[in-house]
Amino acid sequence: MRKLVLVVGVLAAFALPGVSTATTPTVSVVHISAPVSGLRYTQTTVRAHAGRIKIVFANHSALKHNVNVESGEHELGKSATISHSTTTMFVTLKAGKYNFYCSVPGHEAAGMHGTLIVT
Ligand SMILES: [Cu+2]
Repeated sequence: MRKLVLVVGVLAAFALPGVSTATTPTVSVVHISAPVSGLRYTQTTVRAHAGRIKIVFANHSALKHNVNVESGEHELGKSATISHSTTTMFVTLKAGKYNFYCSVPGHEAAGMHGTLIVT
């Protein structure tokens, strides 16, 4: 019992914000948007730092769009499918080159995709 209490105490210490002197992971924020018309994103290439990445997707179109992040054929994250609004998603990525695309049928093939470079 005494051992359990000790373990819980140690875990709590690690969970407290500001206790660790190690470098705090920074959250990169990536902005991706879709214009009022056209099956495309405004950005063709976006960049972020490795780790937890916040993707803010603003769709200015009346057409529904989303953002999916993949590495090869491996799906890593997907936003909500929205029109005329903004949504947020998180992905945790290592350094590398990823694809982002819209999974609404026909959109990716029409050119609605881009590259996410993580460094
Ligand atoms: Cu789309």
